[in-house]
Amino acid sequence: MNKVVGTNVTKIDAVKLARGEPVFTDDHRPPGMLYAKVLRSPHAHARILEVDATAALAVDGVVDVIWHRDTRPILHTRAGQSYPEPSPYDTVMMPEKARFIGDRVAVVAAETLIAAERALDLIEVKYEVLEAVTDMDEALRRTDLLIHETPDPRGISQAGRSNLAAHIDKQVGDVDAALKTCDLVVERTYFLPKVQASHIEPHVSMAWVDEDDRLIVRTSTQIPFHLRRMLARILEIPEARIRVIKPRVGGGFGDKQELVVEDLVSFLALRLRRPVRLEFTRHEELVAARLRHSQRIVMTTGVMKDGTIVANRMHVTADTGAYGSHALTVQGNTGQKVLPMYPAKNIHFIVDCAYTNNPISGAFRGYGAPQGCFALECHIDEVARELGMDRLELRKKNHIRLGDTDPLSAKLGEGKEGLVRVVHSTSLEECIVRGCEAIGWGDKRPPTQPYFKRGLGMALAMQGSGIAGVDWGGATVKLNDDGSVNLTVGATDIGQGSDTVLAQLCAEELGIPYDKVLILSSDTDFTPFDVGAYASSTTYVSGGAVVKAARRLREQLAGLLGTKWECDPGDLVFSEGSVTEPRGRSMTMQDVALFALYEAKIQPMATESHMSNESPPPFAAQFADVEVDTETGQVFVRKFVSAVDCGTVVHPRLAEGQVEGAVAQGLGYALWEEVLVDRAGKVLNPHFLDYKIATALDMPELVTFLVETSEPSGPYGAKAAGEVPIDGPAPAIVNAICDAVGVRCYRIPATPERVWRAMKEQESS
Ligand code: SMO
Repeated sequence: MNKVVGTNVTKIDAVKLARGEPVFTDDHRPPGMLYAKVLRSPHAHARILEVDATAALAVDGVVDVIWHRDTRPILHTRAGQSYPEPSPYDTVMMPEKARFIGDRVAVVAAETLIAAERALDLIEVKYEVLEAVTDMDEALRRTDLLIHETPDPRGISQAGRSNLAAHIDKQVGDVDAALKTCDLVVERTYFLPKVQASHIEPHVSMAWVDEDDRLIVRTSTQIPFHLRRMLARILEIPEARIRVIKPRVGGGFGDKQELVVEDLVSFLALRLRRPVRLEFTRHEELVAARLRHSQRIVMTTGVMKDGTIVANRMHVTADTGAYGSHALTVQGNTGQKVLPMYPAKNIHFIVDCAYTNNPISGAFRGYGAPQGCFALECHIDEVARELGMDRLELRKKNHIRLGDTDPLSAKLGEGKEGLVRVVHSTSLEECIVRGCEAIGWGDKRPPTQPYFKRGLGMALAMQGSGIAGVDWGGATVKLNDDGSVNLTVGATDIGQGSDTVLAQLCAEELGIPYDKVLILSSDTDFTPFDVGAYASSTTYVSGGAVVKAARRLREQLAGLLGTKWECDPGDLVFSEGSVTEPRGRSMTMQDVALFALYEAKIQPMATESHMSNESPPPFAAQFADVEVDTETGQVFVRKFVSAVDCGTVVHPRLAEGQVEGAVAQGLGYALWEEVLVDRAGKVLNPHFLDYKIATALDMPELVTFLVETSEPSGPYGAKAAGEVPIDGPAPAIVNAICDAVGVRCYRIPATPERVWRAMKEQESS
């Protein structure tokens, strides 16, 4: 029986966070620290011919100004991925050519922030302005206008030949042939906006050179170990000279699965031998961090009269912006994580991802799946409508079930051939039943105003748990005198609570109270390797390493006590902070520790690694009850229900928190959020006044069920929870709008104007 796993223990950092203790990157500042600021290109496409920093350097307190002449053009990717990264090497620290409005032109280091900002205004730059291309279709057509002229050394993108950053064409069966045999073929086109993760703590890093001539980087990141490797490449120094420290992190959501500022503070710290800090403003977050890729998705689906889906094609055209990190893999996920929901015999998935002179896209919670899920789940409603079949019945008839395989995943790994995925755990059917009950499916409630209309919508979602065969992590467990253990992991708590969950798994396995686990994450000098916090991997992958390490520590102790007590070590029971043998003799963990350390004179400790060749999908069924003001097009979400299968729930409150947070971000995606970029490539709403994320006041009534399963390959049966619940809100809400007013928004966010126009068009047609 689980004693710690499955309980709402106090989140490990709750008290210090509530007390406002100095725990975040920016809460500690090394003495003598300089402030860095980036001068950004006002042009979407321009050669940087000359930078004159004379006037800037004359400003009191300005120490240095660097530009591309001061750096070496080492091609790399900033995507935080396992080596060799499946993203193109198309980026240098300081580019000779600006590729979007906001690209790096020069960097100032000064004694104060004000001096640094003043210096920015005084730097004179000579540009050769080039024609820009911000439309992804035009970018894909043009071969005379190349955003990247240098070929990608590893051939992942077509840099140097065209603006194709990534291309995928994978097919199971034969969709064209199958479509000819179908009773009905439905084709629709869906449009997804650029959105920003809007983590409350911005990108912030500081770096200094210590007394041993080592570079110390303190940074808000999801990927400390990838970062160390990338910095070594970019700075041309040995990895051993770099230490990356990750303090508490105030949200990442994929936007920190990337090197965004760390190279600049590191370069300046090495050059100036002074500590250097760089923090993004919110404006910079919205123009120069990363966006969720905008996409156009054409869905073509062939069905039989009885509702059997025979063929499904998804054609994605995407805009990666100026650089291609995550271009291949995010777009790959758009199909790979989504199309298997309805395992038709014929599936075709095509991606064309363009470089443009727009701001950079990258990883954002869901990693491509929110786009794909929006298209697919809206499309299922459209197919049902054309077929004259109930949309719930159509889903029930076709959705993936226990034991089903997912042939598409075999054709699509993360940049390499993947492994066939078989569903070994799912409660999707029960999620649907319980979700329907909670939302009142089939009995629409009346609108609250005479000019309102009310509707219900649903969406099914699946994701993964880490990247099969790629993601892995290590964990070390060490026993102390008092029976406590130090648990050190490279797994990266970014606010989601992974330290808490990993400590629970460790306590459970050792049979000790949760508060006897002292966890440290992540510091590249002191913790084992881990790929980092992304791809919904931490509980499932890193948790596997923690359980293995704790188990081996337990085996060491059992071996010692077995000899002492002359019994079979396998018969010892570790529970409630004690070890008991079959005849009833018992020792507290503290006494076991004292025995080991002072009599046996050994340090019980273990390090283990864990990788999984599977990526078991968590599932979700999500439901929206909305009202639409028919006079203004404004949408009000009254209630939102999520029923989620994340395997065994390690910490119910944290898992529910993941779901509710994802629903909030999904609500913004559905109704309000869009980074508006004009034809010239300029962001029109680079601040929270005009870029609206959901706040507490915007939240509808939330109902969340965790419908547990036990995943055979997961630690204590756990799967992932972090991303799957962000996939369903947008399609569920848009399907509900359609149910209410009879018109579909093919483009999100479903702003009042868009909903109103769609209603007017319907009236006039
Ligand atoms: S979007 Mo996440 O960091 O895989």
